[in-house]
Amino acid sequence: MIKRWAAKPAPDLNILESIRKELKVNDILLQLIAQRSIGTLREAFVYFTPDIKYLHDPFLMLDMEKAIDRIITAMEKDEKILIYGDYDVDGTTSVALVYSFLETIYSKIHYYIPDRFKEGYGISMQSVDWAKEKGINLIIALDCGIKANTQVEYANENGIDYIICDHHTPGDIIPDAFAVLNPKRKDCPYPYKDLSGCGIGFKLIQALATKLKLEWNSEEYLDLVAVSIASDIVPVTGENRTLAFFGLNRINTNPRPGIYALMQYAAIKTNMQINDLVFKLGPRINAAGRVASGSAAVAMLIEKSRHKAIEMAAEVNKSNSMRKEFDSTITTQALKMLEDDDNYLSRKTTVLFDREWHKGVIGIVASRLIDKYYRPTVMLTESNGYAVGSARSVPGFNLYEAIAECADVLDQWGGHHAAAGLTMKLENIDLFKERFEEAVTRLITDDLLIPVIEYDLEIPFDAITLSFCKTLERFGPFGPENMKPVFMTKNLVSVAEPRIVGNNHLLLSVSDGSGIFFRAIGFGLSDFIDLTHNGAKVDICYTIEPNEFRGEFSINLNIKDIKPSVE
Ligand SMILES: [Mn+2]
Repeated sequence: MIKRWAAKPAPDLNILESIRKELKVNDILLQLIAQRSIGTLREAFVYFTPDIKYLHDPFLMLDMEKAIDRIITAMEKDEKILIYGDYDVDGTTSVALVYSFLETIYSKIHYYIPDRFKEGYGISMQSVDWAKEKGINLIIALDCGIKANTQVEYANENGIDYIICDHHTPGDIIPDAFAVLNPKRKDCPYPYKDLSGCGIGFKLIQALATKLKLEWNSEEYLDLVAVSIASDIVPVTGENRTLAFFGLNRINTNPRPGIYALMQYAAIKTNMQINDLVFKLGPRINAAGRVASGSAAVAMLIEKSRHKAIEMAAEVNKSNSMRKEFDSTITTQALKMLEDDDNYLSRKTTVLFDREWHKGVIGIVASRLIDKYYRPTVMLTESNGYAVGSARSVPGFNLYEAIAECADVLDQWGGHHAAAGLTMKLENIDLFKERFEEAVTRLITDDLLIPVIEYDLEIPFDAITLSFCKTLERFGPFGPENMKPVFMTKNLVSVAEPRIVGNNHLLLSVSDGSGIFFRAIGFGLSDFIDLTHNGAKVDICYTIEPNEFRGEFSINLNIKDIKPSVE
């Protein structure tokens, strides 16, 4: 697939100049720092030396005082407390976090994860009934609830109080709950807005520990927070970056048994990064909620014995293997279906339907199709006599707007720029397919249909030194809005015979002609092998991957894309 390369916007000159005076680093590092909007020595200090003590005061969050008082009253009155959350990674880690903290100080606690198929996302009416039957008076809802006005009202009528801890964008009317913690509330003064649902759960227990003057080790809970930050794809900036930093430390040194067990199944030993959480741990936790039940994931995450956790992880891992199998079968079927359409190359959208597809994985498959056919994609399956589906966009295109234009053939839909869910009558599928194609064709620009590689800076090879690499590592943990720097270098030649390794990876030794060369690997880029033959010059976009093996330090380049040089 041809990709467009774009340099990231140059940093603000004022910022650059102000930090140039304060920091004694070379121009390349200075640029990278300024590109991350770090404009003062103090900000640079906080960024490069994360510390728990820089976390914000949890009581800055609107309603926190109320929430904590309500929990303490419940404990004094011996009330049962229910901890409730969604079946995805953020929901289950939130519930596990609050449960495993409360468990250390109070015993009358229960948890509840709604069934994906019978109850769906968010607070279900069934769960309120369940709480009523159990004689529960207080529910702490995590990662959901900000739009559960009806359910909260129903609970109020039944004498059940809600403390809502959510990070989703609120609607016009905040539910009439006892307390609603959400930094995205317009009236919430909390300084950091991008916490995950589990992050808000962490602020809640941090506040409770403060109020009760408990001796506690907050880092024990950050393994869960780090997993949620990675899997919920929230920015790895500000407070999230600090939480992720210490959470990764915890995971890499002393993770809770449930996470330790998952790491065994994922065959990871050490040095987990955000990406490993996204691609190896997250999907295993998620699979439980997608294929079986989210409660299994919570049970594993709160388990105290490694031995038992490993047994539980076996079940969760089985769900993941099933999920993978569905995923790869459906992907193969979908690609075949797509390519069977005579017009598939000229279309600007992909819309596919099969009544047998598993509802839990069609969103993932939509993303996979986009990797191959880069355009807005909708995958549909049948559920309760309707076609239901997941839509995924390409970066920069407002999918929500395109779906809104098809609203009259849909029964239900919701989502945002990048992803949406939708429901329609089975007989409307063909009509939707044409209408969606029409809408996207009208709204999208051609450049949005070409994937983009953004690079931070063009640099010469002689800038890549050992100390440069060591400093780069300190920019981590990397994730959305704090990505690992991507560099670009032009006019390189291959100094050894290029090779294909593994399935389809390209292995090169590239030199800038001055004698400096690096080993460079391009995952999935074997198709480009001919570009480097016979001394032909190439430009590459890459990240730098330092490697330490038995005390020997080496530097590899990870090629993102490669193009023939234009003289
Ligand atoms: Mn969430």
